[in-house]
Amino acid sequence: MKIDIVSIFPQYFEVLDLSLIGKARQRELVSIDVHDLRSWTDDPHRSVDGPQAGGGPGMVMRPDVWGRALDTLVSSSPSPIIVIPTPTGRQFTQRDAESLARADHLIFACGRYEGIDQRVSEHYGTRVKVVEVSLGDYILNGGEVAAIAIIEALVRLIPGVVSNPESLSEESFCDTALLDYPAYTKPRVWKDREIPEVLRSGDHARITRWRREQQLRKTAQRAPHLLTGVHQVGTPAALSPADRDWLIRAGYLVRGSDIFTCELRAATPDDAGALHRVARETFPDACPPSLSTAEIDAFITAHLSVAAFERMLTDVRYRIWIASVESEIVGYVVAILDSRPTDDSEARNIRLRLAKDSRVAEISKCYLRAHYRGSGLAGALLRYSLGQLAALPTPVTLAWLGTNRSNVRAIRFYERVGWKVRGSREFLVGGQWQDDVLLTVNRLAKFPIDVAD
Ligand code: JEE
Repeated sequence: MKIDIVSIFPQYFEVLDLSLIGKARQRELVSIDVHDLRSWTDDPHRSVDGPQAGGGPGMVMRPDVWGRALDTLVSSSPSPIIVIPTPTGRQFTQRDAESLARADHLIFACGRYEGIDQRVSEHYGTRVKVVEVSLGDYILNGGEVAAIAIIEALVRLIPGVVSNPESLSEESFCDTALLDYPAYTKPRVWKDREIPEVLRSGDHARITRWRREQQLRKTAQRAPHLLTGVHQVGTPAALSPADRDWLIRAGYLVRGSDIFTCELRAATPDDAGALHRVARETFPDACPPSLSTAEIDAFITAHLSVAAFERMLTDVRYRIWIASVESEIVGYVVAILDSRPTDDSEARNIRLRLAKDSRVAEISKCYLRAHYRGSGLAGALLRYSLGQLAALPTPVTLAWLGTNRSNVRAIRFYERVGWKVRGSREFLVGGQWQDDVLLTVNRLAKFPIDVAD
């Protein structure tokens, strides 16, 4: 690659003799030529600037001088790219570095004063590729420092410049699109601060998971746009179900290109009204098509009214956990402790074998507003609820639930999050006997209850 740099301060670029870039130049992986803009002036004062047309503070760089410089450099190769650092440019990203690293010839035009006459960018833009970039939202005195930063970012991406290709591919932005995990080295204790225990454990699976979680947390806090961009980049490191689950427990819900605060918690009696509203909205989705609206309404009035939720919330046999997004309840799980499937006025023909010795809970409801489906929130809420059941003084070891055979979406969901279809029953909804499938999940202790700091 060939890089030409034009500036009235060529000495700025002496740093490009050092370190990685200096070595890359010695090894001829890149050639860098720095030019003094004043060598293209034609007056005794070697002047490069003039007053702002239309008035205003400061001076502007003359297009005629820049034109002579750029005509010369542009004509020296078949397809140059002109890079103009400017406070009004598009913000330079790793994506731009990757793209510029593939170019054969780059020309950096470094302005000073109030910048370069706008016609320069416009004119060359009709002949070659011109990119106006900014480093970030702060004001520098000229384009030199920006050019050095951009050159450093792109030269290290040129094949052969960085010896260990692993340190490139494992990098932030490159393939994970997440911020880096924190790094530590000896001594083990420094100013009373220990290297985190997990990093000294030798348990590589745990270390990998911990680092990933650190990345997720830091990215959610500092650069949420990178989290929501994970999909747009189309890299292999998209958010896994485990990532979404962890993020939700840490309080961040990623849905499409949006990120929201969220919370999983036990419901309180104050939540009865909101729970009823979510139930009224979501219950019809779980009903078989043969049920009429009137029959569904009758069920909601009988079992999912505000009063019904108030009763459940004060009944020790019931546990309700909720998912909220931006402080609004959007989903809930109802568990009934020690409830086993039995023949009664609402259920018959039960085919399910449950181990006698396990403490059992029935998940009687797991509903999420349609808007949030696919975000991982229902799975996270259900796993959280199972973890809470396993953390009771007398831990629940096995959970079961029944759902209508026609509710394929729900059955697929439960299977995806670790449940197995184990039996069947008939269930009375709105005066009609419906076919339910019965699913179970065991070893509830495997579900974590808290996110470690
Ligand atoms: C190129 C000249 C200095 C200062 C006036 C400022 C008024 C230009 N991220 C980045 N910040 N700054 C630059 C950058 C600065 C440059 C030049 C790049 C050439 N300067 C200069 C002040 C002003 N404006 C914004 O508010 C309106 C203009 C940069 C990059 N890349």
